[in-house]
Amino acid sequence: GSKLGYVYRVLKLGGSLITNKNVPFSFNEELVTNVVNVIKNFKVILVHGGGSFGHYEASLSKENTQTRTVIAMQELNLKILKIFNKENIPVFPLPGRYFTINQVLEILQNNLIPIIYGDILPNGNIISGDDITLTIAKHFHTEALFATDVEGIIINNTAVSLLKSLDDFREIRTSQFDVTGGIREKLRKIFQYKVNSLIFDGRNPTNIYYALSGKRIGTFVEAE
Ligand code: IP8
Repeated sequence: GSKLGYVYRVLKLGGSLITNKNVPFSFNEELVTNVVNVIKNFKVILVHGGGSFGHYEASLSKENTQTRTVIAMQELNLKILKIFNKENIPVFPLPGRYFTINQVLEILQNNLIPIIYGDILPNGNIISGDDITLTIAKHFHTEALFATDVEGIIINNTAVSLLKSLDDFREIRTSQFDVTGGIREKLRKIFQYKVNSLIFDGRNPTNIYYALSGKRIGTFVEAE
């Protein structure tokens, strides 16, 4: 809930969902278009990760990492903004380096959907979209919805429907290298922030609809 009079859902589109993680700068335009058409029926605060844009640039140890990473993330964000605009849905970008709850509220008060994204700071530190998502969910007293490219948290080759602690942590499979630590780090943060979260497969847009509708699909992480 919020003072704005609406119940907002906080949804993060994982970078490995909206890009092809194996191919630098590859954007899943069709998937994002389908997701946007689901999102438009809800009051959503949207966050997205870096995928093969931001993570690719940040993981290379060349010069000008900050500049290249900012460019990559702004390019990815721009592609997403353009899809919303094409569908006539008013949005407003918020780079992670400028993220505050007040900025999010200002965007919402103007009837725009905030599109916030993982970012890099002048000192080279990475701001993960996961932290942003959990901070917003905590503020709005709502669940953090993480749309990923996996079914959920995989333990012993099965997606578990409920996770209540980090006890099985060693068993958790991480699918890819990621400068912000992938699924393990995501889980550690969920328990640190104590925000109930849903980690689910966003490759099927119907799952995005289910998650936004409050249905428990994928893995529900009970962290409160
Ligand atoms: O994919 C990281 O955001 P994340 C963004 O949400 C960069 O962890 C710049 C790699």
